[in-house]
Amino acid sequence: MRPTARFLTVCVALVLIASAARAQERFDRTDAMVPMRDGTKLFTTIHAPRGELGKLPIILLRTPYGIDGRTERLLGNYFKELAEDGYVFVLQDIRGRYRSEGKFVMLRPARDPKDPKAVDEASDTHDTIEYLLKHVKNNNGRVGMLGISYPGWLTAVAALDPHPALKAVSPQASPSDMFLGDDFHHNGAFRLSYGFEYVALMETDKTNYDFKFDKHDTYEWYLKLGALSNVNKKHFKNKLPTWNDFVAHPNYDAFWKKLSLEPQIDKVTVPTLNVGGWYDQEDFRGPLRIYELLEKHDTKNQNFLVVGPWNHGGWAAGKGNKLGKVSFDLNTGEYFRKDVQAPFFARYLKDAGANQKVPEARVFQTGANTWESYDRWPPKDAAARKLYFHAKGKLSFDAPTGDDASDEYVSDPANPVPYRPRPVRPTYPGPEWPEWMVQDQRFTQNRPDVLTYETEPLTEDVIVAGSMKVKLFGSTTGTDCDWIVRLIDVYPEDYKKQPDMGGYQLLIAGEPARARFRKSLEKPEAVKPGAVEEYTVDLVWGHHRFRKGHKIMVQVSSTWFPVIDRNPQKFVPNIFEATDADFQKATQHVHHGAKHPSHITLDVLKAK
Ligand code: PG9
Repeated sequence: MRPTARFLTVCVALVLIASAARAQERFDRTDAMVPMRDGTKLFTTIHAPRGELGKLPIILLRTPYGIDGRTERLLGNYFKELAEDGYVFVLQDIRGRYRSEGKFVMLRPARDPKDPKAVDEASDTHDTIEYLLKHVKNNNGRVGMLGISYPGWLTAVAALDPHPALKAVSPQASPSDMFLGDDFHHNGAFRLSYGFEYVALMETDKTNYDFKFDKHDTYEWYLKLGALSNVNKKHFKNKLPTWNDFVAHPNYDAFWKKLSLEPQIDKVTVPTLNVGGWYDQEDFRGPLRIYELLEKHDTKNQNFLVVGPWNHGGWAAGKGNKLGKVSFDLNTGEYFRKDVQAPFFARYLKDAGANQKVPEARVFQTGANTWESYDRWPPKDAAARKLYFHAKGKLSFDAPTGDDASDEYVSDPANPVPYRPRPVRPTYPGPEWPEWMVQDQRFTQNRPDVLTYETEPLTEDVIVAGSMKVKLFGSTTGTDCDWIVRLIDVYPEDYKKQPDMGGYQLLIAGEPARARFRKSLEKPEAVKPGAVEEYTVDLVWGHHRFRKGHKIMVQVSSTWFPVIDRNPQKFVPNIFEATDADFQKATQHVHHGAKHPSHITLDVLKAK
């Protein structure tokens, strides 16, 4: 970083810290060990605004990451606009973390409803609210809950079985299903670097622990680690429960289904503001899926969606006017906190806000840099359009007519495609991890194991609004493999708005499909070498305007390392138990003739 930039960053940090510290001074803090139904006590801090403000609602945030070090940042940034409206804020360390008693269980499964002594995160929230209603002076009997990521998941879980006083929730970047999407797997493919580093972070100790890598470049470290069976042998020694769960449950079995929120969502119990970010590197699918599932039961119109141009939690602090090199022209973070989050809670927790109308879906259109408001998401007038792969790396709306044709590459697990430019420094504390999704994708250009298909420069804008799905006809010489598909916006060389971004390749979405799961996530099956199979790579949802003059690019590879673990490319019963000897090279074919027309289907809106 240049000295002036470093100086500016330090100044901004000092200003933020100073204003956050001032924020804390405006509250009276009370600490409590709040008893749960099984006698376990949870460390809780209560922050009541000073002065005679009458009866106030309570905003509750529960976290596994330690409330002590976060209070200033929360009150001074994330809660700043809420604080201006007047709330009592309550923060709590969850069971088994930091200053709370009990045992931490990763994403603790739902309790047995027949056992009155059983506990889970919903019961802990219930017992906390019960305590707060009795012990917080001048509360108005209404509680709101919010949080990002794990705290977002805790919020979503609390809403499944809410205390009657819980009147509004905002689960933000909450995972919904850890096998299908979000932190630990995507479509069953294991998120190696995140899974490994997060488990070490949470389960080595009661407080956060950053795994100590002996290499600067974790790409090299994970490669040297070799097969996943080496993790317990060399590092975790079978001591970290969640890693052992990964090993014991390589398929979508009852364990993962029990952890999933998705089958549990069968009603809108409380007004819910779901929040997600288009560039969320951790929990992108979860918030969209929770919105979609709640929407099926939203008879009273109490389920809402906001998706901004944010990375994981990018709306919690700061202006939100850019991410990496990508500018959004608007202060999207400030807008969210002031014009979305604060009015939502005021609407449901304060009498003064009762008449406010909350829009159904506010979705940021990347590429255009505009907030769009929809009465339904995805918007009903979006229509599916197919972009087909062709020979010589072409991508076009015309379907192929010729005989079967294909492109090939050799996928070598000993030399996997990096998912971001090396050196790949550890996930925490960054700084690359939170921004890798907007990093220029040109770093994989011309690798012989990456296929590229791109359109001519567009003659008109193409606005994606909703689903983005790839149908890939592929064959392999192995008996298992991965197909990684990336959708990219290629900027014109002569990009007047920001000349240093000429030719930039902006990732819009990227997802893996693991061949063994092509027919069933529950019962993996080997692939017949050479057989052409149909694979679906679901890129979830997007709202992006590919501008006139830009090109749409699709890239295909079979490794994305170390964010996704390497497929041995030989079918083994359990990849977590594969050995180094199981890994082999494979020749991959992507087909694109009339019989096997690989393509991407995009929900497209007419340009206004
Ligand atoms: N993405 C993190 C996480 C959430 C839930 C489970 C596991 C990991 C987080 O930022 O909290």
